[in-house]
Amino acid sequence: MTEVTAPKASLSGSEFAGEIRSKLKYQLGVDESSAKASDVYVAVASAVRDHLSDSWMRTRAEMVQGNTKAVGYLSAEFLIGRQLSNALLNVGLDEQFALAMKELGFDQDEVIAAEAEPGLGNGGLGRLAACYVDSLASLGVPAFGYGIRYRYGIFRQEFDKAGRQVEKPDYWLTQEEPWGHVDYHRSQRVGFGGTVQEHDGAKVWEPAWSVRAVPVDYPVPGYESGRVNTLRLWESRSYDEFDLSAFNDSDYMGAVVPQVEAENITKILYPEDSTPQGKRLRLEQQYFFVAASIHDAIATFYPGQEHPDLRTFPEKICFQLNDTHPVIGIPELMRVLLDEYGYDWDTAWDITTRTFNYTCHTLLPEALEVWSAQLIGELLPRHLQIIDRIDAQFVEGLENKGLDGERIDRMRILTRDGNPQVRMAFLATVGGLHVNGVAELHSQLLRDVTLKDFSDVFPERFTNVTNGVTPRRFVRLANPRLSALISEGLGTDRWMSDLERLQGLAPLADDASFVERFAEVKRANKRDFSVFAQQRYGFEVDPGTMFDSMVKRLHEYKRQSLKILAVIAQYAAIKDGTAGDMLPRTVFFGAKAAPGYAMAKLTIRLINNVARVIDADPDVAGRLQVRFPENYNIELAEHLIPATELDEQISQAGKEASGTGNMKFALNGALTVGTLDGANVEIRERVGAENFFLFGLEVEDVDRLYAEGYDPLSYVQADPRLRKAVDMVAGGVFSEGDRDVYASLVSDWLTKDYFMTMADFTAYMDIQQEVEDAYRDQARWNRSAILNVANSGYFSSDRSIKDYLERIWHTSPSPSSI
Ligand code: 26Q
Repeated sequence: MTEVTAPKASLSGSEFAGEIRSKLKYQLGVDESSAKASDVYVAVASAVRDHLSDSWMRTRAEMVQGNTKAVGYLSAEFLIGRQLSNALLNVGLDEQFALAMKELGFDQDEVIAAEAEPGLGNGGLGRLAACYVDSLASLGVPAFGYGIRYRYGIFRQEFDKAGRQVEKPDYWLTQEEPWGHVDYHRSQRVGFGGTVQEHDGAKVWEPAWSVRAVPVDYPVPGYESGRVNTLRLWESRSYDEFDLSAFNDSDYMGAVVPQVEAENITKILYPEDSTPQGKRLRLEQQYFFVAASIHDAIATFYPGQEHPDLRTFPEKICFQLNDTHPVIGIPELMRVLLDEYGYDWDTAWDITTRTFNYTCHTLLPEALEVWSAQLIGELLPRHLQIIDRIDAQFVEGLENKGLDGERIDRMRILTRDGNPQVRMAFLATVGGLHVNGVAELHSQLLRDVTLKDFSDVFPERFTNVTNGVTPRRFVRLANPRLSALISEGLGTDRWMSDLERLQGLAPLADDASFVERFAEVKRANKRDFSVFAQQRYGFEVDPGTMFDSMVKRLHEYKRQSLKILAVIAQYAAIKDGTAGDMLPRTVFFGAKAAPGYAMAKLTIRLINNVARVIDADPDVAGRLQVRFPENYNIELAEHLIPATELDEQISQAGKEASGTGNMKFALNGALTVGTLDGANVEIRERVGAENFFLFGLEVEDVDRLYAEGYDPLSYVQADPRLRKAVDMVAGGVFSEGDRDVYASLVSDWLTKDYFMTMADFTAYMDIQQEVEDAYRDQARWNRSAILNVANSGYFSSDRSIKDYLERIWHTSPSPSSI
């Protein structure tokens, strides 16, 4: 018997069908009989939005009138994915939708698929922000997500005939977009450039130009919480719609230049997810959305007040800085308090430092953002002055603590050499209350290595919040079969808002009939994926093989090379007859490379060509396939993860801050093959070492090898399988005999191999043998898979948000009024 939980919307399927009908007729002006899936999608989404309206308005009013401190999640990226099915589920209209589609004679899946996916993020960090706003709303925490409404999201990836990545613009706004609500009344002016003047001792920034920030509000409905929070994404517009004098001089094109320039700010998402380039437009984006958001928060919490008492600001809202991208908000809030509201420095500093907290998402030194002081000075002259003073005050404090000069120089926010730089991670650490990493190991390494000097001086600031993912989207919606089985096994569907309840499945791992049903769910998901892959990409996938997936951004530290070299070694073994009765597998890759990242792009080309060569080789038939669907995105993740049996998390130890794909796979009953890196460590601890395939060097081994002088060639020479695989790549087996194509990749492997792929190869091959043995014992495998599901409840983003509330934000859900 399934327990009944919160009330679902009290609407029948027919009533909902009626609403959709009238949307089609009066809003879209299309006849029901000729409506396309995309029309029906817009009609359904609009009807759902109407249902959200009351709660949305009430949630906003409660946020301003209530006494609960709100959270402002500042993030340059929100990779939200399609909205419709999530909104239907969260407001309890999913069943009505199914009935209404039946009544109206439309295919539900087609309607859901008609929505364009907003790709407003690069990967993990952006998707995490989307999971967090979902959990904040589901838990009833008053919160805003603040970000940018890019006109072009992450590029659409295609592969050319040679297997190379080709980037196509992602214009996701070609059709009506029913979710975003433009609120012109909340527009903000954001200035750039110019000079700082002194009037009666007060500093006044006179920007040279300014743009209008217009908010586009997206509803974030909580799961059965009755709350609808707001994701406020800013769009840049021009104030000078049209330059009349230029127009009168018949310079028609010239007349729109200011408009074009202003609109450029939010035109495109930067597709790099590491090694920031220090580009002017990127800094403009960062300042643009942060300045608009801070002013918006003041306007929201002190409505209509000309002289608000902003000493209470930290009790109204706290801002979470999602990596360093919004850190310019610290000097911006200082500027607002000092120059716009006339507070003295110490008061302003006290308010500011109690308002911000910083989450770091990396360990790679090259990924830490640094801006040239010259650029900041040109674009934001007043902010540079403020940063300079923050740095001076900070250094004075360190001197007073008796720290030596060398250490102080290492810690400076603003370097004092010939080409001064602003280190944003340091500014964030100094200008806020808390700093957190995103998994236990990562937070420890932040304290011990990346931000060690700061952790020595301010140990109380450092904490950890392990990442999490929303079970609504990544279990309930992506994997309805497993969800139904879980609900049946537990006798409740309350696990969707209390994921630790999955623990209750653990005893069922020893129940033969439950195990068989679990296995059937996976088989059915694999069959579904094969159909989807055929329709979408036109390729064959044999659902009788083991599904082995590695999906994530392409980066050397993540080591897609390790996986493809192992595939090549297997292929070679098949060819020379030493493969024995190897387990038939399909290896899936999904990965985008930053457009300027040559090594990553070459790896993509190699994977595609390995897939092509293997496919064309009759000797391999039925034993090994490589499939690389293009344009890995949220939609593909939602299809592939539920069908996957083995998940690859094989980054070099100490490089992946957390990973969140690893959590999604474990929750969907895949086993992980992985290194002791990021959240893998915690996943393994929870699911049990015997249900996780661990291999490879650990952080200490990596450090030791670097210190000893790492020599990749010695590993290549030591393992004939590796030597053979590298030889095949170098010899042109995957480039039609052309030895030049992969020369730079091969040369890197043999001479540098910074992420120690060669050193981990043998261990990786060995663990894959263990994987095969385990898989052959399907009863054992499925038991392990069930235990992965049962013990991964900790990785819900609801738990992460509760940790943030307790350790960092020091606030709580607001009392419910419904
Ligand atoms: C910065 C400046 C200029 C241009 C681009 C950027 C930029 C954009 C995106 C830098 C980094 C990112 C994204 C980083 C990211 O996704 N990091 C991942 O965050 C996840 C969530 O915490 C972790 O699970 C991953 O381990 C981490 O790699």
